[in-house]
Amino acid sequence: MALNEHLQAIYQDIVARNPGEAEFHQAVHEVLDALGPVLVKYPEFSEHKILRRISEPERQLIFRVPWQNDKNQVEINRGFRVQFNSALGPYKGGLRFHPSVYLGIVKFLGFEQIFKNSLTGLPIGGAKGGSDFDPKGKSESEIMRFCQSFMVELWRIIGEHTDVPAGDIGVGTREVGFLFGQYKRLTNKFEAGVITGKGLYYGGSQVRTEATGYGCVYFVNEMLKSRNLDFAGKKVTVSGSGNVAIYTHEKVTEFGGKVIAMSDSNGVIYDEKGINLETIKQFKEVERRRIKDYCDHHKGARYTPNGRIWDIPCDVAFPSATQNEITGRDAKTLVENGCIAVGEGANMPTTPEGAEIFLNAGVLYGPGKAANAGGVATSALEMQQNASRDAWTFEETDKKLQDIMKNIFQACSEAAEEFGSPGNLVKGANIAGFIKVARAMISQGLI
Ligand code: NDP
Ligand code: 2IT
Repeated sequence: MALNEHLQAIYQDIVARNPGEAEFHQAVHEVLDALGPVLVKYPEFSEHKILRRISEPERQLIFRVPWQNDKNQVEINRGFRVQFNSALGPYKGGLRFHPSVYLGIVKFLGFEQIFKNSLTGLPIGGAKGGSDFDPKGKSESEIMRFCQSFMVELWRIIGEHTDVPAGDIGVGTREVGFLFGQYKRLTNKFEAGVITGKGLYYGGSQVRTEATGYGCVYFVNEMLKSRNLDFAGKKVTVSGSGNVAIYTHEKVTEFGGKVIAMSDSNGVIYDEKGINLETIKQFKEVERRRIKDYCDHHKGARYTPNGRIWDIPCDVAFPSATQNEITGRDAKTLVENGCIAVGEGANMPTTPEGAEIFLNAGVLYGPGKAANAGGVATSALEMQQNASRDAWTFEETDKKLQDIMKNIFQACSEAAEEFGSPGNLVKGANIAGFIKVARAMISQGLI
């Protein structure tokens, strides 16, 4: 995947201007790699320097988050919000709380979000934020105090028409509730549309909790249908055991597939008879326990500490934990073991080497910015409901999500075909997502 001379020069410039941000460089490289034929068809994109403009965030905030732990000791974390692009709508994207968070991760996620949000067809720009705060082992009051302190800085730059955060790794309905409560207190406004992923009883949307996992399965189902295949009887592995992984499991099972392995950052559980979802939900959503305890309740299951989930033979793989979790070696193993489809629930979970192996082997490969767009799409549906003070039923909202995922699959397939890479949904997603944003940027003048 070598860039042409023009794109290589742009890439080198971006790397030089953003030193030490490997994940951001990787995300930019993948988008640039798709755009060669697009710049030939639309020379105005180069004239307006759209690539250099789009890879420079519109605004970035880095702030101190001081808080006190349960022993009354002072703790300091770093908070981030990168408002990347507002060509299509208010900045939109989640918050990640994980010790690995630094500017390079927030920028890769924010950059991906621009194109993902464009693909949803809904009016949302791209952003991301978070903190190097580690929620593991923290009490609920520590989490609350941290969220409140985080919002004491963040509230100045967000708003329902400005920037609308949501969850990501380490941020779910509980954290969104604490963040929203503090925003309300600071602004003296019940501005429901300022954040999404809220609880159902105060402005949240049906299906938002399920949306990323369900949407990813709907997307993979479209890929399978394009080859007259379906989930019935398929062996499936899902990495992670958080929000995205859980609802991927739920929908795969409903579609007749069997999830035989899941994981967390400590290890992998495997059961050829299928992983019991109720136990996972109880452990992860209620008791906040580690996955290794699963085998105490299910004797047929096996736990492997530090195991490699991609070594387990499967028909369909759903990487749903974190970036770069599928290496070239993992992709090779998956292909050799007969994997026919990969749906990226996580953001950028496959390394460039891995992606090339999937594409060359003809694996049905759904890249994150298309396959996991159901989460943010349903966030945009939550914003619509908040704006009209309305609440739709589960069925109505789920039907909209299904239609959105079908449309994304269609748009990616058509763009891949039109620009000379039929079946390559990585190129298709980047091209289809990019063109709309580029046009909107040109229409709005030099800003
Ligand atoms: P959760 O915090 O609910 O779950 C994350 C899961 O991934 C946990 O099982 C966690 O294990 C594992 N994990 C996280 N970081 C690592 C790591 N560095 N190494 C190994 N395992 C890790 O997050 P989500 O389910 O919300 O997010 C999962 C992925 O999906 C992320 O890439 C996120 O960006 C993406 N995504 C999420 C959306 C959403 O709506 N929530 C929307 C679109 C994409 P452990 O508990 O051990 O840390
Ligand atoms: O990566 C993502 O798309 C998300 N974490 C969801 C963002 C959102 O605003 O719902």
